[in-house]
Amino acid sequence: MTVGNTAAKHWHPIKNLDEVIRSADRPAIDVNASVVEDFQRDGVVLIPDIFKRWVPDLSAGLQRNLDDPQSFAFPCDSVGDKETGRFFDSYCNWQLISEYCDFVLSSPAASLASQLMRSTTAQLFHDHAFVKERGTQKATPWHHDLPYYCIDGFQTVSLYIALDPIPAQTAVRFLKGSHRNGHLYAPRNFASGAEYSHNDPSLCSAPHVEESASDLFIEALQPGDALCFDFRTLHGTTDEPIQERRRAFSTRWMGDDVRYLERLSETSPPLNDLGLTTGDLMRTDLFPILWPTSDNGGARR
Ligand SMILES: O=C(O)CCC(=O)C(=O)O
Repeated sequence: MTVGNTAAKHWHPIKNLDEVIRSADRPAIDVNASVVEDFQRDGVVLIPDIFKRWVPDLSAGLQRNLDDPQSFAFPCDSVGDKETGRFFDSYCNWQLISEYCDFVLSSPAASLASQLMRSTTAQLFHDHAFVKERGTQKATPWHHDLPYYCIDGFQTVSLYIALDPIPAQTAVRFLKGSHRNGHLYAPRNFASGAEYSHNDPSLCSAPHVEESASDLFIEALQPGDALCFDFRTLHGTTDEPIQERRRAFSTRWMGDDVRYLERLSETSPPLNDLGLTTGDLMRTDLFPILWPTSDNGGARR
């Protein structure tokens, strides 16, 4: 198996994106103020059950991605031939996989994201699916997501939806409050654990967070539960073997204060040809604003 990112299908936008977006409305949901408070304080929150009805469809979409990785955008395997199991991920596929498209256009994800970020808008950055097969011992290295991305800002959230029951021992864990510690950590390769090579003085090395750390957020997940976390919150896993297949589907959202940032290092997704300069708003033809939805004001900014 080839380890690493084997981008096959070039990522491209739907031609009639505006029309597609206007064809669906996203429901508003009311997120409890204490949940928003917890998210803002800890940089992570678990919302049980919220996307349960989407689990069968998202699972079907992900299966096509797994069956034929090269037909989709940015498939990546992080477990080599000499290791056990499989750790697969693939991203930027919502325009290629109809079930993902339905989810971003018709689920309450956009409404949830805007409330957690305390942002008037929720702009979709991309989707990201993860699969660890039974027997996988590969740890997800401790990292946070913002420095992988060609953006900067504080109003961000990933909505990571469990598609299988995930016991606490093998679930992604988080260092509470780390989104506000002021550090930016160099991205790390999931296969080797090595840092991306870079000459960016603003990046330092991510710490390995000990199991005994007192401020860890560790929760078992059921299908349809959403782990919601800030792009700056440190997270990772142990190398505890995966007992049953563990799949998750994530969408990454940007709020009002997010802007394009030309990074000094490689980015993931490798979106190097957006035609933007640092400080620009992210292009809405590639990264649609899905909140507000068209029945309550439509995309604006
Ligand atoms: O599922 C995993 O182990 C990794 C998830 C992750 O790193 C992310 O969603 O940013």
